[in-house]
Amino acid sequence: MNAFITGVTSGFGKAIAFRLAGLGYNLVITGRREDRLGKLHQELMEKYPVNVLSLCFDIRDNKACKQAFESLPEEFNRIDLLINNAGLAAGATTFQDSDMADFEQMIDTNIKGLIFVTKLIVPGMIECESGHIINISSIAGIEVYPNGSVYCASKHAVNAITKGLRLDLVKYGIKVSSISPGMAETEFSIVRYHGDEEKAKAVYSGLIPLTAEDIADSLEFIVTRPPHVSINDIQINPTQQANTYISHRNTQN
Ligand code: NDP
Ligand code: 8X3
Repeated sequence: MNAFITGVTSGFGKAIAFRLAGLGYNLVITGRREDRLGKLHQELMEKYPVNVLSLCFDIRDNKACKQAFESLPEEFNRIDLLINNAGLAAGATTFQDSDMADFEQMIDTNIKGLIFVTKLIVPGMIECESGHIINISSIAGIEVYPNGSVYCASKHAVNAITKGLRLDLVKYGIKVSSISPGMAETEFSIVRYHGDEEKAKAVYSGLIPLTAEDIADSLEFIVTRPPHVSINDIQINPTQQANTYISHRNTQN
């Protein structure tokens, strides 16, 4: 079985790559940071007896996505599992105070990038009349919170695309799932706050956030169901997070 994962250089994508290699999947791993990709490639090959191919490209660039896809060697002609994970939040301010560049980056990555990659991989799945697409969405795709308008909009779009794909692909036996996490401590908040580690750390103060391993657990559950079972979505939160804006924080952790 071959899996194609976007955004493995950090966070969920990295944990998912290790988990899928452990389950015996051959992997196409992707991201923009070449040094990290190379290191991960080596670690995966050393630890697991699977085939790994790394492709360095920016999913916002449709031409680069096409070139990467067309470079796939024969053994990766068939992609059984697509994990659309690459994504980000940029900024956490009111709509009126936000930068247009941040809005564009979120829309171009979380929506357009996901569409570019999926559009390339779906035809092969249709041809095989099998496959599984798992989109990493967010609780932000279900609820909107203050200072998150466009990030939330991008994840609402991911959910609409997930549901639309499920409707369009059901006749080919292709499963379409999503995972919608609440707060998880990865590099997500560091990226969101443009490298301000103090602000990023404060996001999780007084609570125990999810980890990338928790998301890999959910993903493992989804991919290990029998052929007749399709998980539509797993919405997973830290126990201390009730929804996007009500969390129970204490000073013990
Ligand atoms: P990280 O910042 O740790 O990882 C994000 C990954 O996305 C990196 O590997 C990064 O790779 C990749 N990426 C970002 N932009 C691009 C791009 N333009 N082209 C290719 N790859 C890109 O964050 P997470 O692991 O937390 O985030 C993964 C997904 O989970 C995202 O879609 C995020 O929205 C979602 N999510 C995160 C939550 C959280 O609280 N952490 C909760 C809910 C959902 P590189 O920089 O090398 O390109
Ligand atoms: C990231 C989680 O709570 O910041 O998608 O929206 S949250």
